[in-house]
Amino acid sequence: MIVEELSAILANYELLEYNLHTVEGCDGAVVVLMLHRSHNHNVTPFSQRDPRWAGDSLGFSTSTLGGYGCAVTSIAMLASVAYPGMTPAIANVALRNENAFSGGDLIWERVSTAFDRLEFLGRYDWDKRMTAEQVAFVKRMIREHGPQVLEVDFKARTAAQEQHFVLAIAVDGDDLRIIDPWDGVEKSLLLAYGDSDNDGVPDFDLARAIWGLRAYEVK
Ligand SMILES: [Ca+2]
Repeated sequence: MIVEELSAILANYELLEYNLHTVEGCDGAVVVLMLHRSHNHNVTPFSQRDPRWAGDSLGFSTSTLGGYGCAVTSIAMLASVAYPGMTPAIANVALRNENAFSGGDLIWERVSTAFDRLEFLGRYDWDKRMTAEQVAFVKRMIREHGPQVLEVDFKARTAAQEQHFVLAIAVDGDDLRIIDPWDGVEKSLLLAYGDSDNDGVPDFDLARAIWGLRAYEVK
């Protein structure tokens, strides 16, 4: 009863994540309320192909943000939570100034050097398939530490992996909500990168669709 009443009250707080637990043996009289810090961040969506920066040189390479800037654009979205006015163009220059690129490849652990409010929590690369524990780990990182950069396969229909990075912002059952730097649109990870025959129905689960995690927390 108490749990139901509290749930009704808490439902009014959109940004609050919570779990309600009754304590066994107390007839429901004692309710333990576990409040989690909200990670429903206000991520600013960016498209790497936005004409304002699509033609910018990526890092120290001759490639462009528009063509290959998915990692930098994902980091720019994450940084936008803590740094007002952030854009992929600004992130690209800030990361370049801190030598956070090898050619056009972002050096993930150096992101914190350019953005001290983005704490680097680790890099994880998975051979197919991931274990259930590894999938649970990714979900837990999103729930506990906020948006996370994930590596996916840009073309699920080809056998080889075409490396792409996206920003996962929320767990959605057996799927994840992502903001895709390719177009700056929020979407389902499995519909976007787990549909191997393009029929609008995912063929992969998260264990097959996720290739890596670049874990951060916005401080
Ligand atoms: Ca592929």
